[in-house]
Amino acid sequence: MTRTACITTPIYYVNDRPHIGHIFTTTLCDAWARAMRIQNCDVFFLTGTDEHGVKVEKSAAEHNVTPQAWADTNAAEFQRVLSLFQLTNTDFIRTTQPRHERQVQAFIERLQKSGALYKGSFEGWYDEGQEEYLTETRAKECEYKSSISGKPLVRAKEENWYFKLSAFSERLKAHFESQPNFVQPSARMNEVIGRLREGLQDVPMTRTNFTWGIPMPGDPGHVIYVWIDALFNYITALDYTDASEKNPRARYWPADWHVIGKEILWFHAVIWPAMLMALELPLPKNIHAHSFWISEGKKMSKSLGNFIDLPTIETYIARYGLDAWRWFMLTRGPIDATDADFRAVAFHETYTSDLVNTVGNCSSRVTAMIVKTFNGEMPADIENGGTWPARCQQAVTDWQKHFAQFQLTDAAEDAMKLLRDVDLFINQTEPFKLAKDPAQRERVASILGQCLESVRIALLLLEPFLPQKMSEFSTLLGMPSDAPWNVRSQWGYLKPGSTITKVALYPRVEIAKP
Ligand code: ME8
Repeated sequence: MTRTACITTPIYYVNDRPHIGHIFTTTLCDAWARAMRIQNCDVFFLTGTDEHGVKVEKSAAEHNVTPQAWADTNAAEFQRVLSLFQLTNTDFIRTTQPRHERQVQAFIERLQKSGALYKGSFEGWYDEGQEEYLTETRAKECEYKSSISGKPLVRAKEENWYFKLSAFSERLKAHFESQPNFVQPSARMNEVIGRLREGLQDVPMTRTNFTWGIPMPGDPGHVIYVWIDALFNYITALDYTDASEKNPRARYWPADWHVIGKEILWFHAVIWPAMLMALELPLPKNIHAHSFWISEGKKMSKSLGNFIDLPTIETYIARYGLDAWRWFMLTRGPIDATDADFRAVAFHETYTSDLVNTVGNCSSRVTAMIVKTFNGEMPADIENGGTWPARCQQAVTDWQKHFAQFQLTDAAEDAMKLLRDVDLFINQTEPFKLAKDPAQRERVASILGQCLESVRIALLLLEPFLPQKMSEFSTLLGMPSDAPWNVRSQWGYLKPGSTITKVALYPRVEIAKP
């Protein structure tokens, strides 16, 4: 049976326009989805938009349109961006879709029946921007100001429906102990465990101060809190109110990865798993909480003018190409526990050193020599490839392991190392010199054959990162991209006599004048 693989992005608020942060997270998921697809997995890659809540209600009012019209416009913009960046999501869920609303209500009714909900009144510190209550300890820690917006927290009191989060404390602890890699990077897992030790408060799961949301079943004066509504997207998209085999999407749950930014980890690592426990449904397998992009050394802000918004990104793509944009996101991005700085100079240097001087140069050097020396024919039978078959096999195995653990930067490095090794081998064996001596023809054929097959495998491993040029390369070698993974990833796929043309993948680009 084909192995399934499921990955999700956060669903993005429609009160904001798409920017580098959203595109970054979605690109990470896209690279993973592509890597699973080339390994012939049955992939479900989900993204979408979060359309309810006070923030959307307010920004719609500021623009003099209904919340639904505002959501429609901005959701369309998020969808446009997906195709602009050739991101390969399977589905796009919008929380105002009937399929979502209907199932959220059904899940909430189930929670009610399970005894996990109660009605009560609550007073506490509230971050209006984040729509989140903070415990006394945390409110004090951030000096009663929002850690995100800096605005003062407000004292708020509400009569609400509550989810008994506190009842799941022991089960959550046990889960984190038995699955220490549940949250990545480990620094983030430790934060969650630390916070769990401070004790859990029950979470309000309805609101009465606004109406733009899903009504609470049986209590229509209450609207389901936007975060509770939003978290369910991961399973409503899979029609998971029907978890039986009759539902063709049920096979994708539990998701392999929820990929999110670090600021929304608590919801994903604690509240969401606790709700799933209450519903007796399987928990997601892993959560990856990445850090933030900052820009030219500073936090991105509209007023500083250093915001990497869509028009800015488009100038990079026009100049360097989409592959270059993805490469910078995926290898220099804030994928781990530290923030990453977006600098124009770093972008340029990365493009030049990695794509022009390594990927481009190595592949054009090898193909050019074959064209020149052997008239564009794969010269040798490489069955005996010296140490290269084993090296390539190792790179493939490491790459698979790194993708499975969502270590995307390491997976890219597995391929880059192979290319650097090929370059080194060429410099040491000097086939361009040997080619002048007819007696060395066989030796040259064998060197170049080994190089080309190694480059082929390295470039296959780079496909999820650089889909445009890498698929071009495969086509040039006459390699069908739908061939099974265990054939494509193996040494010896290229046969003697195959036609080889010289490739020029990444042109040198002048740095933009500021
Ligand atoms: O939080 N660097 O949506 P949102 C990297 N609707 N990633 C960034 C970023 C930055 N500077 N800024 C944003 C929400 N992101 C909720 C989620 S999920 C059930 C509900 C990315 O539109 C990052 O993935 O504010 C972050 O978690 C997400 O955008 C927040 O998007």
